[in-house]
Amino acid sequence: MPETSNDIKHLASPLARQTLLDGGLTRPVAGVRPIRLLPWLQVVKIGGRSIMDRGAEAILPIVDELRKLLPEHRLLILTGAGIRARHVYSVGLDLGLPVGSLASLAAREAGQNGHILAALLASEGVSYVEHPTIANQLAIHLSAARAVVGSAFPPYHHHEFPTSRIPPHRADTGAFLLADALGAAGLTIVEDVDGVYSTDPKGADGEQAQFIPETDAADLVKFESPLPFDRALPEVMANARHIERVQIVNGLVPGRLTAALRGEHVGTIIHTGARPV
Ligand code: GWN
Ligand code: ATP
Repeated sequence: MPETSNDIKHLASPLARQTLLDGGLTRPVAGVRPIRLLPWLQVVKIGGRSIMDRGAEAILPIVDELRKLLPEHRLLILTGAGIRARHVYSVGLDLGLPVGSLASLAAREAGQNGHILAALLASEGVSYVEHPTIANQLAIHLSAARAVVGSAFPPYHHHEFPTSRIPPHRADTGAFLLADALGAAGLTIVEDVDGVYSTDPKGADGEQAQFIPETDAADLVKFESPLPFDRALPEVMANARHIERVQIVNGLVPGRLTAALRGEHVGTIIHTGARPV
């Protein structure tokens, strides 16, 4: 409410004279759950290395499945970076480039994969939309088309955390951050394995790998074996506001993505830190 004293207008604001560093003081204002911006949206992350790098053999069946899903769901399809990003990391690391430079370079490969996927879905009215469009004009684009494609890589650029030489926030984390920020109905991550195993099923100890149908982000943070997604993903999931679970599915098996979007348990379900209202 505006208050007037000495002809100067004051706007009462609960955080105006507050330090933002004391959680106890900010919680009454900042602790409320954000609204769901796009509650009907399904976000699908398509693996760069696991799907896109395999070419037509893996991409065309997924494109066919996505096309058939359009009447049923409104989709934000996000692509990962794949093998070309691995190459640019090795060249960049050899040259001593900082992690933020590597993040921008690798992100471009995720974008390229998105352009490829969007071209294959263009006949359905699907286009590639830029990061700023996803940030500000996603709703209007999804009013014009049942789905859009974008880059799953988050635009950290030179703001990337210098905790490792490889950018820690890559396509899986980017897809999750976006899905949670939009308050989407769900996130499905499409890989070339059935889900999460006790160890890499294609690694040296692959024969001992046991399938984990359901797990928790907190357990994955402590997981010592490699994971089929960014290590930062389970850490970010701990603080999720909307997305309560994410399913990892095998995109090389026709029908798995469709089943997952229909709410069936066909891969590994990861429970995040978000709790039902
Ligand atoms: O270029 O394929 O968006 O959507 O992280 O930044 O490195 O950029 O630095 O709107 O802003 O290469 O040019 O590129 O993939 O990211 O885009 O075609 O400023 O539409 O210009 O946040 O697409 O690109 O690589 O996503 O992931 O012009 Mo690309 Mo990516 Mo396009 Mo985007 Mo980055 Mo923009 Mo951006 Mo840069
Ligand atoms: P991007 O989109 O970033 O290019 P991606 O998501 O397509 O990457 P990878 O990062 O290569 O693909 O992750 C998938 C791979 O992870 C699988 O092919 C599998 O071999 C490997 N992997 C490692 N650890 C595990 C695990 N614990 N369970 C299942 N797969 C694992």
